[in-house]
Amino acid sequence: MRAILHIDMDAFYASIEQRDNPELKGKPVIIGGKVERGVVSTASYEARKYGVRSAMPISEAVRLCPDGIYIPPNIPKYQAVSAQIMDIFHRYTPDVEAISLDEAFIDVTGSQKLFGSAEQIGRAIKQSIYEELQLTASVGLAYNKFLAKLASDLDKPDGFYIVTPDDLQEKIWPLSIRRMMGVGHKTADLLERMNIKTIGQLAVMDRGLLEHILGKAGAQMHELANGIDHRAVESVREAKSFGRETTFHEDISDRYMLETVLFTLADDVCHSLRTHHVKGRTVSIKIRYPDFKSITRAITLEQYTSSFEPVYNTVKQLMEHNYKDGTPVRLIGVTVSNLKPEADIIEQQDLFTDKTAKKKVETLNKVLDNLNDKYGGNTVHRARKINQKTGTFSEESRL
Ligand code: TTP
Ligand code: MG
Repeated sequence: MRAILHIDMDAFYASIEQRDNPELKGKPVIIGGKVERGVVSTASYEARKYGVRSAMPISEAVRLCPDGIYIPPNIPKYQAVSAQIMDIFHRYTPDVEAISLDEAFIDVTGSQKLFGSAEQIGRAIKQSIYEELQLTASVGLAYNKFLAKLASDLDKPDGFYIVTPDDLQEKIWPLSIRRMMGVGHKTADLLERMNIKTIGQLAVMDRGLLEHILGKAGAQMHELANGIDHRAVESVREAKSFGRETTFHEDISDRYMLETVLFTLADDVCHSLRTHHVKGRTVSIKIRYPDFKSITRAITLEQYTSSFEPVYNTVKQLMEHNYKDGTPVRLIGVTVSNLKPEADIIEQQDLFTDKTAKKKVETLNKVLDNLNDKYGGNTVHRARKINQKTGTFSEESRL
């Protein structure tokens, strides 16, 4: 039987802000605004008592909780904390599948010989997060992903919840079908009209009938409700690519503006590659035009990299060959694929590469990542990004 942990941080963005500013401790803190254009990203548990929830308009949150403390999100800071959490998970196994910044599945089946039972590992992870990062996480432990995810939510915040095959019926079957992964409002409404409100009611329903009504998804839901889920934890080792894209509010038809956006996207992608200790060989750009037609163009490099400079140079090259000046663009993106873990890459003995220069770039990238992780994203940026803030774009600095 497999042992899978699902770990989800409690009120993630809000808890980080409370940790970093003691005045916010115990108070209703609402993170949202600017970046998300007027919706709540998350709220501290104190604010949730007033009914404030993620994705709610800020105006509604203010109405419910006028004395709340409203803070705009600082995403680079949360990304840095996320990397620290993922590092803690990786102490026990490489089988970590990050679902979002604050959430991951960890397959600890094979780690038990070395580190103790799955429960002990789960508790040790919680403790490390608390001691090293002064944050709380909720942990679910079960024999598959579906149940582990449900479990982590059942004892929040600061929770630890175990589901074994023997207590599936007692613990999971009374829950609403709305808590099931992949059951949207429409499906839930439909099922409730048929008087199927709990996971248990779904589990004992005739599978053929469910399949008839909801198709293949119905059959899958029936399996999940019966505690059957064979999906593997897919670690970054199996990740195919890292990409970032941006959709513009208004189409952009200026090459320099587009390249400036690509500059930031490439920087983010490289940062992710390094955080996950992988390198890639294929760099691609995606351009979507106002009529929603998209093109993707790629170049495969000689060597694996996670450094900004070769990735961005390739992006620029792709733009030169595939973008006609003045053409309006609706969306633009950068992806690095063809990945390999850093540890598996044997440095090629190439007499023609300048090893010292390469080392310098790698060292610089590491220093930038460390500083940004430590002081939160905006500390050090290359010249082009700094000037982007003031609205004037300058040439990028040489590395
Ligand atoms: P969640 O794990 O869904 O929420 P949470 O960690 O704030 O609270 P809890 O898990 O204790 O219920 O999401 C993690 C972070 O993702 C959250 O802190 C903010 C961000 N987020 C948004 O920006 N918008 C959203 O709609 C949601 C749900 C989350
Ligand atoms: Mg969370």
